Amino acid sequence: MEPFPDLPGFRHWPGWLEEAAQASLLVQIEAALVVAPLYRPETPGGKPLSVRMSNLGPLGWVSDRAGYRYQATHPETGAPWPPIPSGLIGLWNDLGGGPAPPDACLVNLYRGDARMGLHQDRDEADLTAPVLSVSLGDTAVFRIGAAGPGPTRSVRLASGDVCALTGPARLARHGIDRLLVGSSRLVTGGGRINLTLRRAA
Ligand code: MD3
Ligand code: FE
Repeated sequence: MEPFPDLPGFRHWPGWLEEAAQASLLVQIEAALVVAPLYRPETPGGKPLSVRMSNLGPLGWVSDRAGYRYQATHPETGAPWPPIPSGLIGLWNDLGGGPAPPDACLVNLYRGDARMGLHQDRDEADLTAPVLSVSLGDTAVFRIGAAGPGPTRSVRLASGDVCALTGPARLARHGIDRLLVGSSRLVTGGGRINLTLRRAA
């Protein structure tokens, strides 16, 4: 755990998952993505995101012309999202996710020059519950700053890293500036998968 005195509530565990654990988690995620294919959400303004997304669990985060929301079904197939692997629930319990289990796991795939602009995550009903992030594959240059105006800092998120956003960091502004393409060989076809475990409802 690295301390970030300027960002209370942000915790980072570099290399928390060893390579074998990363690989077995990825096998489970890739199987789930056969059931719930990655797709390209659109912003409410109608622009496709550069990140491809899917979800696991009772609820999934979606974006389209109607806005941002959580819903129980895949927007393209209409099927329920597949379950969250038990190992991820264990990670939530071990790393301070809280008493209620996560009910949503957003899967983000970054390839090439995919990025995610600075934003806050505030579509969840209970903003006191933490968010837990697991990174797999290529290293990302992650940007984070406290909620509201002020400086941001850059943190590299590598394969196997886990971070938790709790307390004041739950409403931090954050985004992905870019990938270090080719820094990992884990993900089939290259790139980076980020998993975020959340309490949506
Ligand atoms: C800080 N994902 O899915 S993970 C997202 O790497 C998202 O795909 C990025 O931002 C990614 O919303 C960053 C780290 C992260 C996740 C959730 C957070 C940081 C956060 C929620 C609140 C504050
Ligand atoms: Fe986010």
